[in-house]
Amino acid sequence: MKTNFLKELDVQSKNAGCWIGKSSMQNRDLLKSYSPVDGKLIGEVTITDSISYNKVIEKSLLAFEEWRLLPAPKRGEFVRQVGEELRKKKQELGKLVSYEMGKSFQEGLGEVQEMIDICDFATGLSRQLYGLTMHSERPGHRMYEQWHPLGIVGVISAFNFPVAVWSWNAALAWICGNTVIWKPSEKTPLCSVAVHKIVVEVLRRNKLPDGICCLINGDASVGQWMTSDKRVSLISATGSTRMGKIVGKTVAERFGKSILELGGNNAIILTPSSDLKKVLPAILFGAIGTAGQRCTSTRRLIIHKSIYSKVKSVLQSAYQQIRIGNPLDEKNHVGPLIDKNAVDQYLKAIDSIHEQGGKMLVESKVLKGNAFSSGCYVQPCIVEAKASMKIVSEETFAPILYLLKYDTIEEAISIQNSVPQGLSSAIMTENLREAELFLSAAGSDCGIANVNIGTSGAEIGGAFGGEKETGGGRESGSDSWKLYMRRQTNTISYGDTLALAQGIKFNF
Ligand code: UN1
Repeated sequence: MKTNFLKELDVQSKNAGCWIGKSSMQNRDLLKSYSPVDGKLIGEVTITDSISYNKVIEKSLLAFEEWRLLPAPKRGEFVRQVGEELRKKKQELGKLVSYEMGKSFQEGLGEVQEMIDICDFATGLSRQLYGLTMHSERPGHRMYEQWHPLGIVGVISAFNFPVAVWSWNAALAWICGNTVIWKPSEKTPLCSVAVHKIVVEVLRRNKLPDGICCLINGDASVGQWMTSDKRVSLISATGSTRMGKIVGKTVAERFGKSILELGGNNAIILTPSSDLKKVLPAILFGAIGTAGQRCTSTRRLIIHKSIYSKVKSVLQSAYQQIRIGNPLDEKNHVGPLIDKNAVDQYLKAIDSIHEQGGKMLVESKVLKGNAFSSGCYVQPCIVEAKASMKIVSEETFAPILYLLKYDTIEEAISIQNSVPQGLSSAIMTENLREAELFLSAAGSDCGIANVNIGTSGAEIGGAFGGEKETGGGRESGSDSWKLYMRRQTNTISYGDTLALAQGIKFNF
């Protein structure tokens, strides 16, 4: 396989894992990155130690003092230039994402496109950090609110979106006047180094301080330094609900702010009026795209009993046509899982499915042979299940699709809402009453609710995140930027006499 992109992105030099802007810190311990595509060791990055961590924080705080005073549109100009560089490196970065993480090249490119889009969005937003003005109840008074930067924003990102989710946070955090420290997943460190190098070039060109963009690498303990550190004003963390519980508690204990984007258990309701031919690609992409490792992956298909048998056989034959293999080969639909541990989780879930009475409609298996030598390739499978099965309410980060049957639309919505997670949801219907019910206050309880499109592949323009065990955070579009700033209410008296609010008289 040609791996020129590794050279072009310059991610294979040693000691490249802990960065303060332009300079890398020299630590001894190395984090190894193995590709799930072919099992090869593709690079090593330094693990951040506590001394380097403190240096990073100090640099970042220093940079904040300057950065926060730069007019927001000027900060937007920096983000615009980052977007331009990403446009130039889209192919190489898309390949690295695909090779280090295992998602298809098309999806790797899609991820870089999300980065470019959020840079464009944030650039425009840098002129729109609006606060409200209010009418004071007192004569000669003016009242308004303004938004100020927070300080350091710590971003903890997951392996499944090794670059895009960081960019949703970084682009917004920057235009809002914050500096950013990134702790990426230890499974995809090279992606973070590649992106960091791209941003550093832009910093250097603009003579901006190093600490605006920092990178620390290592396992959960490195993340824990940030979550418990008062000097980090906001932690935006993406990952499992288990991780989010610890992060949320630690940050709350020190009255820090957090944005949590955690597990999903997303369902599509398939109604009798739905146009199966039209919606099938959305169902398939939701279930097998990224090998079922998106937090928005479709895990449950809730099908009306009148179309159940038909849908079942359509899906069974579609699954026979799925091509599994090297994700950089565009003929393949599905690449590997991230690592052997993920394969173990897949196998464990399959055992639970059998124990709990699920019926396999497309059998699970771990693929063997030369093309699958990394040992991380698995067969996407379909299970005939019941909503009451414990495994159905758990999020398994693998391509396992549960088929569930419903009778009334109210029952379908109640099944959809019966899991602890609340990220994404969808209904496929041509019936307006059903669609509106699904979107109403009595409908889906998720942060994302779609009609006639799947659960995954949200656009950056909307606020992204979910309820319940998904953590309640919102990132990316709409007014998510407000979470990266602090609101200040200002009341100014310009009259001759002092007036107290609420009509209070206080003659002194
Ligand atoms: C994630 O899986 O953590 O909506 C993010 C989607 C993508 C982002 C997923 N835009 O599927």
